[in-house]
Amino acid sequence: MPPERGPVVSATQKNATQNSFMKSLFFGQIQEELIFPYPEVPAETNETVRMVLDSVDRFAREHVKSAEWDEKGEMPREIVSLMAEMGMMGMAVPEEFGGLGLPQSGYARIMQEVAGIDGSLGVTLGAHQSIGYKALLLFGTDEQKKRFLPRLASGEMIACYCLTEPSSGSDAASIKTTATLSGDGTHYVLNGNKLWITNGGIASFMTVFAKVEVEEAGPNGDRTKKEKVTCFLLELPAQGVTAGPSEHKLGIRASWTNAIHFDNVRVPVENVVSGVGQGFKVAMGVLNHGRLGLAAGAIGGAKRALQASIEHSNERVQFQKKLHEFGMIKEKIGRLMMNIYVAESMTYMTTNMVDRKDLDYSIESAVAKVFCSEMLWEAVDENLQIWGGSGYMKEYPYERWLRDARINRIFEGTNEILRAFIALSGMQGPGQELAGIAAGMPKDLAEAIKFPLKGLGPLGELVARKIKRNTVGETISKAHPSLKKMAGVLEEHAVEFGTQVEVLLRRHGKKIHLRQFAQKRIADIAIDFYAMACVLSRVTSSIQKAGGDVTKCELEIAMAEAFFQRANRRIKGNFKTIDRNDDDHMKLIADKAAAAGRYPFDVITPS
Ligand code: MYA
Repeated sequence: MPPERGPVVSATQKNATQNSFMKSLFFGQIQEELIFPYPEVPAETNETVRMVLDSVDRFAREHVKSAEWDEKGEMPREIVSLMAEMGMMGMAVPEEFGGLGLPQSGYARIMQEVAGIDGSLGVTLGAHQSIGYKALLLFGTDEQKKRFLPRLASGEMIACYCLTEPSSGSDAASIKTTATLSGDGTHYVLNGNKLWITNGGIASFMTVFAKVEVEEAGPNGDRTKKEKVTCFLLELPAQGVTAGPSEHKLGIRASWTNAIHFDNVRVPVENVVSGVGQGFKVAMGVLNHGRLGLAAGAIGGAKRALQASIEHSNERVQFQKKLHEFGMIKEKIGRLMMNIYVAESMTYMTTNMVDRKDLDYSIESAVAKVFCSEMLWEAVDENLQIWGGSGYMKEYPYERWLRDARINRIFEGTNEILRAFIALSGMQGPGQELAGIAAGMPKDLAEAIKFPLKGLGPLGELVARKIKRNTVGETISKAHPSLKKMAGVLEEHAVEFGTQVEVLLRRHGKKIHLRQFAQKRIADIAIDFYAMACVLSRVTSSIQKAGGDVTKCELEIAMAEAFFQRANRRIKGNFKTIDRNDDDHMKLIADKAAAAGRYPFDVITPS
């Protein structure tokens, strides 16, 4: 049966999710006013960014020696000082604190350029301001900002973000570093180890996450002790802080990556950010923001790879033809260009959501990080392929670009953990709605179906029907009429998505947390959906700017149509495999491999 027209969302739920485009989508709803019209970079920002980009390009020509730095595994420390002199250490810091005062869209555009020049440079700059002092910028008090921001913006201080530990990577809440309040209550004492801290070796300002023991009222009024993640600002030098040597890495080899050890390090109580126990939310808030710098950086890297591919395929002759005349090369160049356009559309849509300051962009920024890092990987891989044997040689930069790009799928949240986050965070709202409906039922009935709702039995159906009755009809009205078909695809998918989310929640209840095969499908649909929605909005704006003359937008329309076709096929495939899939086989195979501890077959018989 085709999906019912109109989103599965009640009026109350619409209120609860109206500040997030993606959270609404999990109810089957499209809040088009949040993505139309496609945002423009304000003229003032445009002007500042242009000026910075000019000096970045000059700086790159004069000072950046990527091959040499990569070989040595380090860049000269003066490079950071030079970037500081150019005013690049405080791009998003308000002017009153000595920064450029750029909005997130301007910051991202510059990060795009820098990372496109050199991955290590991008990461060094990004670790300083995308995450290093972001907790201070987003959640710090005025007093804290006055104390630190001017020195951070000028580059007098270099920042790093200390969250990861030897036994705590994706599971960020499980950190073991402790902070204990001193007897006189004036400072905390930090003890513990942090791992793989970008800029750790050159930092003079650390944002450190540690656990503080706090007393809380228990359910029976009794006092219980709990360890709560807390965020601290630490100024160096400080006694008891040691940084290990810079790690040898596959890529971004010229950036600093160090272990940090805290041995009875004193941090004044006034350096706690957002209050004791608020650290996990601070850490997540910083990463939500920071992930857009990474997404933009990935666009820069991919544009450079595409450029190299175009140049080579325009020059290299095989079988008496230029490479670009071959269909298989055309498909690669076409796909890379289309994917960069999509990545750009979603990243700058999301930076605008950040700049608006009234929206929840947590899912959108995770989507952009996943999409852009995978898009970059595909771009550097295909570029190396187009360069063939030369691509594999150290004499050329392309193998380095591949090595540099790989980390983006791992740091700032692995793409696996972010897919889980996208799916589970998105499903939280519909899950609460289902639970709420159950709560409003007669007691005996509610008792019987206490959330998690199990199975697809009659009670689950009853809940589903109740939600359906509350639906409000809605379609995309703001897309350009010539793109009606694409808008229709989104409308249909939105309804189907809301329905499938509900089905999964009814089927698994809270156990959806354990269903990673399902989470991946849901996340992949969400990623493709957001990508399509952003592209639809951007192409609509381009057509409108061209006075409705679609012929002037031929290229953008072609990229949009091609992406819609591909994403549509993927989404349909993901919907289909929610019910009919090979998950059980995959689980069995993986479980057997885990039990055997090895690949258990061989074509030769054992002696
Ligand atoms: S930095 C370290 C990277 N590490 C991570 O990203 C850690 C990944 N882990 C997580 O994100 C979390 O632990 C997950 C939470 C998601 C797994 N926004 O019970 P929970 C809320 C807002 O689900 P967990 C690095 O790599 C949630 O709603 N809120 O928690 C440096 C709940 O709230 P409530 C969020 O099971 C690299 C509560 O928290 C978010 O532990 C250097 C608890 O949630 C969120 N996102 O799982 C990079 N998540 O209780 C350099 C959770 O109210 C820069 N919550 O319901 C590079 C610059 C670019 C250069 C580019 C070059 C090309």
